[in-house]
Amino acid sequence: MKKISIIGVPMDLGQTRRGVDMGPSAIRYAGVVERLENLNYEVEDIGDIEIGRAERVPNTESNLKNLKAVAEGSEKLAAVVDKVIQNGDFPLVLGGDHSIAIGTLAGVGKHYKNLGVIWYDAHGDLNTADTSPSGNIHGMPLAASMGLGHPTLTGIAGYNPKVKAENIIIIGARSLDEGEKELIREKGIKVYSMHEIDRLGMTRVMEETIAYFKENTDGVHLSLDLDGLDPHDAPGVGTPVIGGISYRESHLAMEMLAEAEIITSAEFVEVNPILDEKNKTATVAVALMGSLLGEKLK
Ligand code: 6HN
Ligand code: MN
Ligand code: MN
Ligand code: MN
Repeated sequence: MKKISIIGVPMDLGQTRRGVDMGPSAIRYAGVVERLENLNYEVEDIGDIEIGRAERVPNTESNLKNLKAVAEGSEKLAAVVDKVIQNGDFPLVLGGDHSIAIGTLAGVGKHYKNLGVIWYDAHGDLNTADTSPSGNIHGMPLAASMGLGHPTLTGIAGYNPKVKAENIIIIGARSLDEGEKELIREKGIKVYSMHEIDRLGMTRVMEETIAYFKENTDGVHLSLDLDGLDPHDAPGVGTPVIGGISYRESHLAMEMLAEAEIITSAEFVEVNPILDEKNKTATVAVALMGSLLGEKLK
């Protein structure tokens, strides 16, 4: 059985709320290692990527907040993820805000000809420096991974794109900025918004997603932002949006992915223990990791 390598990324520079840098600790405290060991995996926690401090001097070249420190962290993360995959192991990345996906995907992307990406999120994270309403890089990682946006972000690990538009499926969207909607139309990105999840049900959404990826990709990365879930089930996130995916639906989605055996790397992001209720969101994250990696009742 495959070895799982856990990589913590205490990153909070992709947005402005404090506390999300403690996400990896909260997820470890919620028992991720034991949970996965109980599934008979060999689990190695390789510790945290070192993240620099926020710049004291404002960035005069662009409106992107903490660009240099985010880019440096991304390069380090990309190198570690790359090595984990080279060793034949499964990278499980713990965030940290969603800007870390730039580094994760930079490490993953070079190993596949046609990498699929599931973006499980209330948001599209498809902003660029030109369209971002906030300047927060955690709203940009999917665009950056497609090769769109600031060259410092698109150029991480020295190649781009990390993923092609046709190999992206967004699940759970319910808060998209104008520029993101335009990009979705222009590139034809597949989106199962809450509307489609309500209409079709999670079973059909996942059946279609799995069928598409089995046909068209040679590896699939799951980027799961806990704010994709409803704030009732995952309150410890910095940008909650009401009307989200339930814990039950998410659990089912993870089980269907496990059954299909298509996921080759994963990250769980935006857990903010300061905003959480008794570590509930980290606990939910660990339960979903268990389902994703094959936990069954019988
Ligand atoms: N996330 N679209 C908003 C922005 O600032 O660009 C929110 C982004 C949220 C990002 O939750 O990972
Ligand atoms: Mn996100
Ligand atoms: Mn989000
Ligand atoms: Mn179940």
